[in-house]
Amino acid sequence: MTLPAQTIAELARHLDACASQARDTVKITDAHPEMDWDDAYAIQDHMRRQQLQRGARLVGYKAGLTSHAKMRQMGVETPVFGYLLDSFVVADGGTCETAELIHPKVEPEIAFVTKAELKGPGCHIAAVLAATDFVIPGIEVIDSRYRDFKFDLKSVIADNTSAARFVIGGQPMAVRSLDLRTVGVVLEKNGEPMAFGAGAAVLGHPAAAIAALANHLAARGESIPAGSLILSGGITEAVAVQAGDCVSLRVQGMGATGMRFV
Ligand code: OOG
Ligand code: MG
Repeated sequence: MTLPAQTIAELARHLDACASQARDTVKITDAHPEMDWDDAYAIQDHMRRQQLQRGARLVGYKAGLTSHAKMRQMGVETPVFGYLLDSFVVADGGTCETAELIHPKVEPEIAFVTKAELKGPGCHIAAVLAATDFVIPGIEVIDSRYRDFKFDLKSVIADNTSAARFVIGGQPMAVRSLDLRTVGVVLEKNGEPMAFGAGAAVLGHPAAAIAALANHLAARGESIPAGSLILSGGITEAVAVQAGDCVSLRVQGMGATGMRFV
């Protein structure tokens, strides 16, 4: 850690305010180039504590930048992890208020719901599959608080990895009946296919992203509780959306989910 506790708290409040007022900011490493990884997660943790104190409920976690398509799009090379609150949930087929967001983009993901605690270190794909209750299609709406989505890894970690909204829906499936590596996904905007991929785009197997999350949390004395919802990361590059757009995600053998931007 290089930043004083007071700076961590100020940056957390700043990013939280940008999110709730739908206003962008320059990346925080511009003013704090000495910031390290622990500082970045400390800012994210501080923001999470503040939001939980205000009455938000933690519903789960997310992994991000877990596919080459996403890493290429954002110019970075390591996965990042964030948290999901109840206020991020959009009902399946429901609406997302664009005015509450800065410059939303959507990503096709596989969501995992756990039935047992997952604890690192040493968490691996098999442990994740054993602890998974079901998987279900999910669309994440990311909305970086940084101007023009321009950031570095430390800045995006502090900003809860651009988390903003998500929708899940379709057919919940037991993992034993699927090969998540070869499951195909099609993301459509206004009825037009925009991006396609297969589960293996995410670290070879989407469950690997959940294992990486458990190992990341373990290093901070945390685990993934039973009943958590986890977004395993965008399978393709993210697609920009605006008010009036309808997006849907079809996942092979798992049905579809979608939302409308108003
Ligand atoms: C960071 C969040 C990336 C994913 O699924 O890769 C992410 C960003 O691209 O703004 O959620
Ligand atoms: Mg994502």
